[in-house]
Amino acid sequence: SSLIRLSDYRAPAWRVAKIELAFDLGIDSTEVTSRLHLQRDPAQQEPLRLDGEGLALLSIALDGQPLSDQAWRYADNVLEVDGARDGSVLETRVRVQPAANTALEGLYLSGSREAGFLLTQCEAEGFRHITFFPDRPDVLASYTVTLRADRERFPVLLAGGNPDGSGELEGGRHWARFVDPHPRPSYLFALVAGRLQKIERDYTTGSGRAVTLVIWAEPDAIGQCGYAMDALERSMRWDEDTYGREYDLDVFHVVATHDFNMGAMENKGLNIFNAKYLLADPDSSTDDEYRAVEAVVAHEYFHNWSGNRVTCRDWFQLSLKEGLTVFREQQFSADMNSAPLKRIEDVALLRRAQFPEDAGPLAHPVRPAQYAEINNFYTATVYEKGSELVRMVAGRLGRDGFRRGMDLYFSRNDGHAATLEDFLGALGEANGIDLMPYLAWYAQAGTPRLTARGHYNAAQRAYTLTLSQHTPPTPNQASKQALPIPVKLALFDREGQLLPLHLAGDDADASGATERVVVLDRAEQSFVFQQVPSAPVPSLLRGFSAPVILECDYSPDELALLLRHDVDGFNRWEAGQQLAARAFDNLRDGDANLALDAWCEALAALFGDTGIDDALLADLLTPPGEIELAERERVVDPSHVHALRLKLQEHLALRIGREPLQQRYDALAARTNRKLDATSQAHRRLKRRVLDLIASIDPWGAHTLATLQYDNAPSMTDRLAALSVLVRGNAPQAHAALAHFRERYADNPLAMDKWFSVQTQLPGDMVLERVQSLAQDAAFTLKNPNRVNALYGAWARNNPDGFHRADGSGYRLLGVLLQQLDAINPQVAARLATAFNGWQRLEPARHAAAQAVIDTLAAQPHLSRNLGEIVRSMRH
Ligand code: BAL
Ligand code: ZN
Repeated sequence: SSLIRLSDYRAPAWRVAKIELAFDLGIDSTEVTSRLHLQRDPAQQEPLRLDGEGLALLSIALDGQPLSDQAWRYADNVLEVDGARDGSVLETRVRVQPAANTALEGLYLSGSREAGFLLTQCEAEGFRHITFFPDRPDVLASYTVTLRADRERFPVLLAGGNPDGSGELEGGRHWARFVDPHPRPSYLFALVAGRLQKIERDYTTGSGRAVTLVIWAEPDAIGQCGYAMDALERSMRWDEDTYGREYDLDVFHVVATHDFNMGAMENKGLNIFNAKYLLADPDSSTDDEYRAVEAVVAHEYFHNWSGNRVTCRDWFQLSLKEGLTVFREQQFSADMNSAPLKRIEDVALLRRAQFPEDAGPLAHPVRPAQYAEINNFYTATVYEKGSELVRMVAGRLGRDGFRRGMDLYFSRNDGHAATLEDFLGALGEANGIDLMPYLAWYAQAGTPRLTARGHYNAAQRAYTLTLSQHTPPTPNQASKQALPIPVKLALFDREGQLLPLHLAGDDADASGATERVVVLDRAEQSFVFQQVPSAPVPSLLRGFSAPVILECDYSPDELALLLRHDVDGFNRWEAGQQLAARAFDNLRDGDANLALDAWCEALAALFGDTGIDDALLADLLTPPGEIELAERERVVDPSHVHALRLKLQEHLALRIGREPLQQRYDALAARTNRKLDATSQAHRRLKRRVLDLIASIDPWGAHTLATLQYDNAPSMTDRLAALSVLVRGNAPQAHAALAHFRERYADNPLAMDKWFSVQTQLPGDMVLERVQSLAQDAAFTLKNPNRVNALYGAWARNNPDGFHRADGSGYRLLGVLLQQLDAINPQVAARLATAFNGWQRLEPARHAAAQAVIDTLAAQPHLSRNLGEIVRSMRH
């Protein structure tokens, strides 16, 4: 197989100063004319080579002269052209087939032939499916794009950049032109053409630039775009206030589509969104989905600077834009909502999605060293761990220092394709600090284990904290080095009071504060705190100051003390998670369970405390998920993990008591509304949690409540929570509720996705048959990524107990599906195949069954590069 390696990077031999593109758009056949104004690197002698995949070449001319067949060769997705010089203009005309494009990469049709619209997806390497081009992110060109199409079928014509004229053509056709003054890489190209409706808003930047914001959607969805428009305006204002970054074109277009491989795409001036992350209304969207819309709108907008104005030199640097933009998005969401809740949500995601990736066969560094298919590297590691790395550096520099560094990074690299070295270099230089040691984090895969041991010397009133680190080996990376790990910490006395910190050898200024950061930058190091009156309880890694697994031999009482008293909202939650995980271990091993007692006791006390935020309480009452708990096991039996986690909840519910749970449920139910303010959302979140706890000890009672809740729900959040309780409990009432839901939302694809995915949460072995019958449902299709993920993704990822059947039939079903899907959409197939991650640690029967399916897949002759790479890596 041909691997692309970071170490092989060479600057392009040929660049394109300017590209003039013209499209004659049609659903079955589109003709693309391109004029490339070429620049040659005088230091290199390479012939002109352009990327192009699946293009039917209709004509080719160099500097105005048609080329003879001997002057060019098109093979293996590369067009080689003889005779080009610096300053030459190469003109090609090609034909592509949008309606036949089921991979949703390049130019394709969304929706039906009659009513659908044409659109593009170019990141990472879609542009080569549209025209010949050096399709790599370090070739930045100025784009002029002309679209021509039938006016009746394609009344709306959009491309990135500023509008530069439009008009009529003969035969009922029309044209529109767009010019982008900012040079940009090909992966940011986009066009959209079809029958779309819009909402508009005027926006004025801080410096006075007038911008028209336009959101486009199909007629039945345009009414659900208002929330996204508000979120866009908030994002633009926030980036001006927080980073001094303004928008730089006259228009900003956003388009919603139901057919999209990714969440959304930051094309310059023409963002394209998976409808799932743009449309929202109370009747069909949950609170979580509203927050996701806000976050993704912000994320794509923030890319205009972190990604578009400053882009990546090569795809190995993907986290340069993605980790940074996720970090900016997380900061924004924390500012718009609740900072501690956002942190809890982000860390929970990191643990559910990234830690398992880092511990399994697909482990790779945030800056990978090699890949076969770049689309396989849009991962939790590049995004979420990448964001954690930026967060560590930002924490090191402080708020003002980070802003100073970002200003230098943006100004120095504006209009350029940059590297992670450029990023850390600018941040460090602006602050007089060497940040290059953090590069090691980008190069090393695996989650470091941080061990903390404390020792109190009463005679000297000294507390010694010894920190050590170890990173287990990962595929292709056997030995690991020590990384700089910032550990934010505080000390509590046994009454739960914060103690002033006097670190030996510290300067006087920092002395006496109750929180500080120490950096472990070698294998082991001790830190001595003086004037400590009694043996303290340390609160470590506050706010999750580094993406590591902390191992600390707390007693259950100490964790319970932090759970009750820690003022760091994140660490308070974290103490509860640690206690629950301990309780889980004890249940599994049949040991005495002081942890379980302490956890239930502390939470029961908090449950009765009306001072605590309802949303935080809901999170505190949630034990770690099954995937996270399974990560603690050397040998995994997913059904056993599932059963033990249910036991944990049952213990907790019993300790709180059926009656108090009911009273809280009733009080929350009495305030039910469909408003989106934080308090209303918090009520719904806690109500859902309380209903789940009731279900764990009184299923019949919970099903009665859930049925009522379903029937009277004013919002999707309440409706779906109720439906989920009925389905997961296999309640007799589930049938009628599902039938009602289906009828009510038959015309709403995003709601129908929920109808599919909620049913994948049926318990245990019974879900497999349901998945099979849902796959036969008239509303199911393998051509729509959201639908595939709603059924197969939700089942294989979010229902470990149901996917990992002991007889292996779940694996076999997925294996067959992956082959079918690979022929339609390789990106979606490859992503779904990562559900096999972690198979090596399964108990022997499941291990053998999973291995058989993976081996069968690997033996298939015609797997895509996408799926092939994932399947091969699985066998590492
Ligand atoms: N650039 C791909 C989609 C995103 O991360 O914004
Ligand atoms: Zn992104």
